[in-house]
Amino acid sequence: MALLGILTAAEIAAALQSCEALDSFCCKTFFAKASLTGKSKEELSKVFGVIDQDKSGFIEEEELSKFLQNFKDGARVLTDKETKEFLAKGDTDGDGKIGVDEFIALVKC
Ligand SMILES: [Ca+2]
Repeated sequence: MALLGILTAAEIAAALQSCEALDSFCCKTFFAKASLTGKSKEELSKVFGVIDQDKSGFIEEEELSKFLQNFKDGARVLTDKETKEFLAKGDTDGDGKIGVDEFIALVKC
């Protein structure tokens, strides 16, 4: 698990616990619980690279829906509502996907 080099198992567990219930995912809470908010741009770029599974340089809606599974195998997929809200928050230029700069800005907002 690539993210374990950046985050501790306890941070990942706390973040996942914050959104166990369907439609309870809040990216701000999740990033805070995972202690991602305090990470450097370099570390967040690495996290982005893990979430961007097809290495397209962007996190597309499909990858966003599987966001939690990057933190733990078998974690639930985000609901359509959660995915759309997450995308709307992160996609500041409106191209329908999240680039690395948008991702870093979202984590640190
Ligand atoms: Ca991608």
